[in-house]
Order: sequence, then C-alpha cells, then structure tokens
Amino acid sequence: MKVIDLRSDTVTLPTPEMREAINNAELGDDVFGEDPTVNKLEAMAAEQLGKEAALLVSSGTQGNLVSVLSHCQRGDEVILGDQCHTYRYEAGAVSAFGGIHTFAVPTMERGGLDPTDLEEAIRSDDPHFPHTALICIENTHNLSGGTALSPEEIGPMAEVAQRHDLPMHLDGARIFNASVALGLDVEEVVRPFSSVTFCLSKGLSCPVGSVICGSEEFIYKARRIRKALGGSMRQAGIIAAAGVVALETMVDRLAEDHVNARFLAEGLAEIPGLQVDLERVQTNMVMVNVQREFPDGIVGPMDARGIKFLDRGRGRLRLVTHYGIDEADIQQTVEAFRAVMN
Ligand code: TLP
Repeated sequence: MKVIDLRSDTVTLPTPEMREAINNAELGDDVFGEDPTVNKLEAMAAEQLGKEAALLVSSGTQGNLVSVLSHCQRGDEVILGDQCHTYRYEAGAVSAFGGIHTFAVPTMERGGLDPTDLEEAIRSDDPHFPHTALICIENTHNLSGGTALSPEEIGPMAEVAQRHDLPMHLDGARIFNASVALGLDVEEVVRPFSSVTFCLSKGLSCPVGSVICGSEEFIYKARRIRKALGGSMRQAGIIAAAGVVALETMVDRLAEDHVNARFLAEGLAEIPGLQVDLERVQTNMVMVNVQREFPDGIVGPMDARGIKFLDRGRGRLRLVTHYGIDEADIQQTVEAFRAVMN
C-alpha cells in the first residue's frame, strides 16, 4: 500500500536531478568561503529575492534565530504574531540564546498583524521598557492555513515599521508558495523586509537547508552569529547543490501543489461532518475541522488506510500537498475520509 503522507511538505525527498547534482557537486571549505556550490546558491538566492547577499543555514529555525540575533541586542524586544512559528515552535530560541524579549500581538485571520496593534506594541523611550528592535512577519502563514499575504496586506505593517525606523524580518519558510499563489515575482513580495529566511527543505524538496537574504552588512553579521551557533558547515556544497536545482526547477511547479490542495479542500468540504474554509486555501495547505467525535481520534483509522496528516487538536487537522503527491493520491485521500466519516 502506498503511503500518502500529507503531514508536511518537509517529508519531500530530493528529485533525481538533485541527487545527481549532490553527487557531482564541486566542493570546498565554506568556512574559508571556498565552496563554489554554496557561493553559487547564495548568489542565486540573493539575486532572486532582490537582496545584496545571502547565507546558507541548516534550517528555518536556525535562519530565524540567526536573523533575529543579527538585528537585536540582548534585552531588546521583537514584535511578532502570537500564532507565528518563531513564537510558538522554535523552542523559545530567541530568548534562550539571544536574551531577546518577545512581544506577541494577536494574529489576524490571514496571518497578518494589525497595524494599530503594531503601533501600540512599539515601546516609547522609557527606562521601564525594553527597546523595540524588530518586527517579524510570516508569509505564507502556517497556522492560518498557508495564506499568502499580498503586498497590499503587508503595506500597512511596513508603513508602521518605516515610520518608527524599525527593520522587518520575514519568516518566508514558504515564500515561493506565496509568490506563486499571488502571481508575483518573489522580489516584490519580500521588498519591504530587510531580511528574509526561506526554506529549501519544504515545498522545494531539498533534503536540508534554508537561506537568509539581506544586505551585505546584515549577512556579514549573520555569518558570525551562525558561526557562534555552531552552524558553519564545511563542504556544504553537498547541501547547496540540491538548493541550486530547487531554485532552477522546483519553484514554478509549486502551482501543482496549490491545485492539488484546492482539489483536496473541495473534495473534503463535500463530506458531511468535515468543514473546510475554502477561502483560506491559497497555497499547499488544507485545514479541516472534524465535527464528529472519534473516541481514539481520526488519525488512527486514516493511517490504517495509508493516509497521514497532522492532528492539531480539538478536531483540527492539517494536510499539506507537495512534490510526490498527485491527483490520484488526492482522490484516494478524499475517498478514505468519506469511508471513515461514514
Ligand atoms: N514548520 C514545520 C513544523 O515545524 C510544524 C511544518 O511542518 O510546517 N517557519 C515556518 C513558517 C515553518 O512552517 C517552519 C517549519 C519553520 C519556520 C522551521 O523550519 P525548520 O523545520 O526547517 O526548522
């Protein structure tokens, strides 16, 4: 039985072209700046995102941590959404390793932050307060269902940041999903941000890696912090080789994942007892509410049919489409749900 794994796009395996590129990668010691494949990936990433420079890191979590630490001093404060990945799922790293205070403001339905909340969260110059040093935004927004925030939605947040002379960091783990869904060049989507982390190892199907993009000066700082965190890697071209293939061949195909997610969402929405907010299905994620009690949960019976997804508690499920999942898999998933819900 084929297992249809919709838990995350992180389960994607490298493409045959990536395996070949990994095998043939030209390598050197990246701590000396001498790995040509890493240098190539970093230059490509910076160019595509319209930033001056880039830095390969091990993961999205490391990318966000290195970025926040590069923007902030100990005792500074970062403003972020209470539903964002950095606040909820990164083990409190920015506080643990950076001594950075977090100010979490309520996340709006589509993952954005209310400009008035942002404005209020920015600290005045008072010895009682920490110093506000950074605003973090996430796009696509994972917990909101993979919503892609448009430049029109980001604009009012950026305006507040600009007025207070604050930099903005983007957790763009799935930024290419956002740009493909919005039909915009990725450069345009990330323009208001002074730094961006994006992941190679999610929808782009690489085995490992994320990339931080920003100004030359910012990446210079970030390189030292990555070193301090033990994140400098030597012949990292092994990782970067897959990243180069990803940027060349795996971005446009994300549209297929989005079509499959919509197909899945529409199929599930027709099943009595399942509720899907179709408007939020913009990229490769489908959030489902199960309006029926399963004494031992729904994951077990679906798993027995070879379908995997995440149970986020209180009847909320997350299903993610990705490379390796096709229309037939979606059909099979919908049929399995129909059988289990009956
Ligand atoms: N998200 C994972 C899990 O942690 C839930 C997933 O399956 O969605 N930012 C965002 C928006 C993310 O969704 C993730 C991973 C990260 C950062 C962290 O990336 P990694 O796992 O590479 O550290």
